[in-house]
Amino acid sequence: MGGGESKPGKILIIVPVFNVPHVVVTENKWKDLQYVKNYQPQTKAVSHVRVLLYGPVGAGKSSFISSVTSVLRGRMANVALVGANNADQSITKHYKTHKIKKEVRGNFYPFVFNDIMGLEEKTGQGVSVEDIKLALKGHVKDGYKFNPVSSLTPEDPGYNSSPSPDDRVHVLVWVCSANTPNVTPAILQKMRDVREAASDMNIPQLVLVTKVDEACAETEKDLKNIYKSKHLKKKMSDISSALGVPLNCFFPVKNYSKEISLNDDVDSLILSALRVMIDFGDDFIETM
Ligand SMILES: Nc1nc2c(ncn2[C@@H]2O[C@H](COP(=O)(O)OP(=O)(O)O)[C@@H](O)[C@H]2O)c(=O)[nH]1
Ligand SMILES: [Mg+2]
Repeated sequence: MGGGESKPGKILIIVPVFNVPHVVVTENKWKDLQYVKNYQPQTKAVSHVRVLLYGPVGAGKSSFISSVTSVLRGRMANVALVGANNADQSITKHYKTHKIKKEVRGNFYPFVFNDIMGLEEKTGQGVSVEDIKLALKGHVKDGYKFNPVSSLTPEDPGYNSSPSPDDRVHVLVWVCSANTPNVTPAILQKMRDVREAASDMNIPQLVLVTKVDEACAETEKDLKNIYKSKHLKKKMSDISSALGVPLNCFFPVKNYSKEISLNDDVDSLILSALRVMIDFGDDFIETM
């Protein structure tokens, strides 16, 4: 589900996730898990695929990284990076690379995540479009603290003047919550600016729609109902037309938030999204 076979031949066929029957989803969980666990970049030019998660505070970016960690470990991971509430903006102001440890000591998966808060309505809040462009090109050093009122400049110690292929962003993931109202024109403009910049750099993009459990009463009752939810379909097509990202690049997920154990339905959605992120990133690396 989500991504068809992309290798060999490098033809990637994306199937809209909500058209796929549930039984296929569960079967594919194990295939997707194996695939991401065995993944290695096709070229030696990089040691990892860098995924940039971009979206408003509270959209579920940190929760997605924690959820991926949990699914790969096969048990709930420490969710310390998740904000206690939506007003907690402190955690994502730093540009930090999140790596996930493999079972073998000292080894990490060859995909890493950065998350950037953005899409805040007022100027002086969220990361500026200029800084996001710099991050896409690899100019932002790990640990740099974004300053919402002034962009990073080459004179700043946080500026990486000669980014390696590893420092660049290989896939941009828009993170939107399924239970929030439509975006305002100001935010939409910012989204389009970032989207245009990423497209100019040929960086592949996809949309992660989080909190599908909170999207409507049916999905709250049973996650399998996401394939039937009219509300979710409408939400996705609204974002799709606003942003100009085709619907077949949309991945609905439910992050682990309150659970104490893993669940196949939740894992399947997370893994299919992760698999496509990796494939898109890998394809981009080849063209770099
Ligand atoms: N029900 C539900 N809650 C979620 C989901 N994803 C995130 N949350 C909750 O939303 C809040 C904000 O999430 P967080 O990951 O910190 O958002 P970030 O600011 O984008 O990093 C936290 O309380 C999470 O537990 C989801 O898919 N479903
Ligand atoms: Mg966060």
